[in-house]
Amino acid sequence: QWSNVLCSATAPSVCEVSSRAPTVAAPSHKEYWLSGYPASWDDARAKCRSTGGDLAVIHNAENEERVRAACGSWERDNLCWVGLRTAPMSRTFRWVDGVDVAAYSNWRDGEPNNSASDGGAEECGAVLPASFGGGWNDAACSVEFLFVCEYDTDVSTAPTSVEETQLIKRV
Ligand code: 2F8
Ligand code: CA
Repeated sequence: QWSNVLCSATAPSVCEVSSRAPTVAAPSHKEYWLSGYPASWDDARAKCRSTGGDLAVIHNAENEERVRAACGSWERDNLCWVGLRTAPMSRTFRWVDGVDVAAYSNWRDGEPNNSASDGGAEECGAVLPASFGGGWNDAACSVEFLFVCEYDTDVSTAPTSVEETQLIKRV
């Protein structure tokens, strides 16, 4: 039976601890912004970082869907840079948070093909919006694409002003 007592009373307590990992992934606490202008991969990353975030990383289907939706959400429909680049002296692609792309990937058929039209290397990763069929492509890092930044909503670093940041919030 139960009894009501003063909350200030001392008594033993019983804690409940989950014995299994949750079967449903926790919702991500990410906010995505699409740029309002195209930039090289390096300039894109610098803009995301200077506004408190980083280029978006994709580690699961939920991230992928939201980033692709952000990419295709403006009239300048095109590829968008994300936080994917080859490791130095390697053809292994890594996300900017250090995760190897092999953990979750959705390259388009035939990609990454390291086949820039000028014969140069393609060392940066971009997503294609749904209107382009989705998936990812490697492209020369100097090419100017729109880009998707991500911000951690737990620490509320996301920009608040479109004019100030030239980023356009969509998803
Ligand atoms: O056909 C795939 C090929 O398409 C373009 O090159 C013609 C892409 N280049 C850019 O997006 C800059 C290649 O990366 C892609 O492999
Ligand atoms: Ca390519």
